[in-house]
Amino acid sequence: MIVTKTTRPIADQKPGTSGLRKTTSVFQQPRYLENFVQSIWNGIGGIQGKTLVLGGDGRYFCQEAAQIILKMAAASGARKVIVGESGLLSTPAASHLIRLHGADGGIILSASHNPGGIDGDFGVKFNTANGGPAPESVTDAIFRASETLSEYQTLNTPDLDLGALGTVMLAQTEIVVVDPVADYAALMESLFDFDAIAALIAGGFRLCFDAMHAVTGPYAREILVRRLGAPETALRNATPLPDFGGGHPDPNPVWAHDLMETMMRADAPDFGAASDGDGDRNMIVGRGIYVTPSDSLAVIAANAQLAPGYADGLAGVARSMPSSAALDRVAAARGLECHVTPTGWKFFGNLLDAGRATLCGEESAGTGSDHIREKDGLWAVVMWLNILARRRMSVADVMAAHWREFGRNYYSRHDYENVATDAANGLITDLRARLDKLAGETHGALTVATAEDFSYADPVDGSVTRNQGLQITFAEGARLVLRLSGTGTSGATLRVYMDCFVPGPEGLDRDPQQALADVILACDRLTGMKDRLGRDGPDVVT
Ligand code: VG1
Ligand code: CO
Repeated sequence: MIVTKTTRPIADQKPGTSGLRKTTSVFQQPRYLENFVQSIWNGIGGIQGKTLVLGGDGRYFCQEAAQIILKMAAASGARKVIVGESGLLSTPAASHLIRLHGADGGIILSASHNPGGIDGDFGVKFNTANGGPAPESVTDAIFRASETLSEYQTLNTPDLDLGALGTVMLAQTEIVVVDPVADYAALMESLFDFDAIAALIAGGFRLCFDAMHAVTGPYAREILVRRLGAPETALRNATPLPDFGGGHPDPNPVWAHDLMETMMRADAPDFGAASDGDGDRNMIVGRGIYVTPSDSLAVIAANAQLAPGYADGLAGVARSMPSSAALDRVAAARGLECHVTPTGWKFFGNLLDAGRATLCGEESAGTGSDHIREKDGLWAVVMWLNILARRRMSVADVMAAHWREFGRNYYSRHDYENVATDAANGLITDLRARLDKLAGETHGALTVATAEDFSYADPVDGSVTRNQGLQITFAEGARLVLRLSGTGTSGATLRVYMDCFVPGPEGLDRDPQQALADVILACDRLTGMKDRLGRDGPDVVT
């Protein structure tokens, strides 16, 4: 039954910020997925006798891909594969299952916040035994394996029925189809004060959760509706669709505009939230107020002890470099270790494993803790509900109080999408070459204080990762960061991150784009961005 197929290396199978992401049509090419999956097996020293977790966000091609991977896992002698019913697992649920079952790793089928469908994107991510995204040492080994691949193994058998819970044998491999939601919901219940949240909701607190037609619908129904008592009408777009309803499942004010519109009305619910394609991102919005992800992370750090799972306090905190320093201010005030890592959740893994960080977050709407090794959208939502249930304040009041206590980091990210790769690379290369000489230069109203190409030395394993973004600070207390995205599938995406600090008590209530006007101008003066990219302005502002 085991068949060995001859193949040739495919040149572009280098994982990016979060796994291998390509257009769906690329993944559908003959041997494309098979090559990458066999490269995973080869890159990690084989899967003979190992246990894996498998699931995805339900996007187009997930079902077919799951069947291909199950046959390849069985052909290569895996002991067991735990797979979500119908092939569904959110990224956080997959991370939890790897840890719960002591599995050797897992494969997540998702391109996360990228649109899905036959004209959209697909992706494959490998997670290791700690439940987290493979570190660069592992993704490099997988890529090297892909460069010399000559054959792969599969089974010549019909597809399995993944719609029924239970165990079936595929050759010598146990395939265990599990409920994708149950274990994850139990984990949430173990961390948060469900009684307090249920009482808040029973008292008339109204919430609205937008699953954006992606994977979190069933999870939100179990947790928010069944366990916490919210009405079914609190859920929007809660049935996962293979093309996410034609939408862009990225929870930010631009792509979750329907939710934003609801929340900005006078009769808005008390709390709104959304999650992305694979359920690891979150958006938090109160009546009349959007909470920037970097601020959300800082608020959670300052209030986490209100949740039973964090009542003993935090060991430390961590943020990605482009995230604002709002977290650092809470850490300084509370005497917590605060780590600054490159973009991508894989860089938090060692800190979480070593007990050096309890909470982590990224400006791109990823927040999470040591309960798993991925960022976790619904975790952040339930954490916020727990905080609101205990503090009995509106989201707007929580934010105002937070800024009064810690000051405010105004923050924005401007994305220039699908720009010519040469132009984007040229802009970064030229600016990088000038970094040593930038200090002291004045651009508009701001004077450069420091300029660096961010490198990270992991304090746990000593590994060094270079070229992780150009970071420029200004004497006036502002900061500018530029880096190229590692998750796109066409052209280049240039991300420009800006923040400035206002200590208060004056000036805490400004519009972020206005508060950052000097940084926006300095960025263009420094880089000549508009001319070089041929763009008048960014495609997406968050
Ligand atoms: C983006 C975000 C990054 C995040 C990554 C994966 O990467 O900036 O913070 O970890 O997506 O998120 P990039 O390289 O495009 O900037 V997810 O929810 O798409 O897995
Ligand atoms: Co995601």
